Amino acid sequence: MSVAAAKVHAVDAAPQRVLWRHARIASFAADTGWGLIDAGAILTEGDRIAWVGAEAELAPQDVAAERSLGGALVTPGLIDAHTHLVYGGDRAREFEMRLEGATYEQIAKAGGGIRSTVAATRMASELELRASAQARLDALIREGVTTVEIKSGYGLSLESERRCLEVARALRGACVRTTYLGAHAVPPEFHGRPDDYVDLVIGWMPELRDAGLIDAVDAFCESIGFTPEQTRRVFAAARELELPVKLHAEQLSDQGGAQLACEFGALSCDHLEHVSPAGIDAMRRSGTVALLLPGAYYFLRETALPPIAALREAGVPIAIATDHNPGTSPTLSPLLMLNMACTLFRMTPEEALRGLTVNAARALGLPDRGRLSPGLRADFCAWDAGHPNELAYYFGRNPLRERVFGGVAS
Ligand code: DI6
Ligand code: FE
Repeated sequence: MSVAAAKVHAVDAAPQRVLWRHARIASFAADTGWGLIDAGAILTEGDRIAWVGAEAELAPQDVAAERSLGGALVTPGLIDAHTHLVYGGDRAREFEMRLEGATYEQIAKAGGGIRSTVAATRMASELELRASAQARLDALIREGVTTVEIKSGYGLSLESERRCLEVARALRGACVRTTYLGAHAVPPEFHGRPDDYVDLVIGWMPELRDAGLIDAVDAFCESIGFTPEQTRRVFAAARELELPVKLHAEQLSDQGGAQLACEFGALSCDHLEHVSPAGIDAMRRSGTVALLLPGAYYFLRETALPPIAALREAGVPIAIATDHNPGTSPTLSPLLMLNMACTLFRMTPEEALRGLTVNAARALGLPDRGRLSPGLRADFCAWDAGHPNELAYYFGRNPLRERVFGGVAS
């Protein structure tokens, strides 16, 4: 390369400064409140936020571009911190069976449920898995998602789990974090031998970690999943490899999973409809996020509510997510989850939106996002709304005007 070309390249590589003007900003910068800024602006430098505040307070800037957000409401990009986006097939027929009277547990015990999706996932080609997962991610992106967590758990063999994690990592348009959920169900070839299967789940972990495919390790600790003892073995292996853990805990019954997960400093305990006071206390002590999934609660017609008041009182941070999966939460609408968190769980709109931004980032161990503050990632959404409470108020309506991902409108 000639010297001149190298120089041009160096100039091109300098992070571009862009001033995003004419916004009403809900920054979530402080620990309470929306952090509303009227007549606000955001200065971005490459993929980072350089400054946020009232436009009148910003000294004249030398910027590459100025963009008007047209008076839109701006929030941090949404973070969907619990999904199972990569799988084959669907479970619409099971939905019908449940309407005819079968329960989720009965269907699972009869070999349906997760196992039927495992069969469809193993049969699907990589191309099919990638195309269907990308279409699902695109739907999340259209509602403002900028970071998504995606679990494996429908492969349940080394090859198939690896393929699902690789497919997740190759998806485009949002930051993807991948979670290894080998301990999601016992595959048919290990029927009656769950401990032998757990040995394999543990055995595959170093290879998948070394391939850079695991950000965290999860398990389904439940009467139709894995026992606390089996979960403990999976978590001990994760700790050996310095991988953070999270848990599908107390979704259908109280297994003491939350306490167990917190012994391992879990990032989050997810679902929690049946969590006990001892579980809540363990979460408080370990600073673990309660990740609530109103879509699964709704779709399974659960009647036990997660104990919101007790979580609040204990000061446990609450996040919400879609839990997109074909069996218990086939939604692709994070905005609908905001509404359901309020209508079904009686969370406030502020708590709900904080749960899809600040606390969702915390549930993923990502301190560089979830708020609009200098130094954090320039991921934000401009909405056709006057106040952030409208995002939780409407349902079945998508007011997203513009999404900025890593400083780039997309
Ligand atoms: N809990 C859930 O809600 C999903 N996985 C889990 O452990 C359900 C997965 C499925 O039914 O396919
Ligand atoms: Fe889940």
